[in-house]
Amino acid sequence: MKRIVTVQDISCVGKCSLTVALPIISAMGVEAAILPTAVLSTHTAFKKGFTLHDLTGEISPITAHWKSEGIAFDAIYTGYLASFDQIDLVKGMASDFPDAMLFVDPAMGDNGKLYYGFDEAFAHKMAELCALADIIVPNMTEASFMLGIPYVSDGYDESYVKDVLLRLCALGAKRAVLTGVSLREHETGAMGYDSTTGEFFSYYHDRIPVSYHGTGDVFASACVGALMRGKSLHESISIAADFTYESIRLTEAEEGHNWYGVNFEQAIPVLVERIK
Ligand code: PXL
Repeated sequence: MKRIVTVQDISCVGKCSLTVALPIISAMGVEAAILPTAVLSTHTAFKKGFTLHDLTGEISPITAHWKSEGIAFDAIYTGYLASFDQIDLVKGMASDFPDAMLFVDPAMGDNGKLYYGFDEAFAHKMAELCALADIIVPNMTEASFMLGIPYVSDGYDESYVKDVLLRLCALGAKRAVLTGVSLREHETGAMGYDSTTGEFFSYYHDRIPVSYHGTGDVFASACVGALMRGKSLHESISIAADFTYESIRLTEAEEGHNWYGVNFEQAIPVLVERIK
């Protein structure tokens, strides 16, 4: 069985980061080791009064112990990271575990805005981690901030997306996938570029005109899980996009649903069927 170590926070309530990655990766038949970077009462979109206990000081002792035990990983999957120090420590992990595929979700923002607490300098720091990655999966907002280009919400064409992908790989990432790409009003999806082969690929599905928290984490977790199950990156983005779509659809179908996460749990049977 393949083993992923995923490095991100635990937001106790508000489905995202580790509370999303763990169940999804496990359901896909892949071991999910974790390196929690912080414990928060809720994710930061709750804005008022959330608690945060930083675990940066634990990162080096934990990885040193793993190394002394000869523990290896097939992939390092990073999500929300909260500080420059955490990014530096994860960069160090990539050299400590050089055989692991480095899969980076630069979870920092959405809809043209960075999440609470982040600024442009942080986005540039995150670009340093992306530069080392085998695969990165930013959304259009995160890509724009990392590249220092204006965020364009719609009205762009495929050549614009290709240009953004080329620029992302020029940072150093081997393969880049842009999520939340909409070339037509009723469609959304992901487009990728593999700089090792020069190949572009994409996958689109119906667009549900809503925006939920944690969908990037759902997509990234399913994508890295599918890769570990031997799917190509192109297949993995289609599996992850369909799973994310289904999670949103099921959330919308629930009367009185909340705004702070999606019902990905109810879509897990669909996901498991896809990776058989
Ligand atoms: O879904 C990304 C995410 C993860 N973790 C925390 C967050 C967010 C987005 O706001 O606040 C703590």
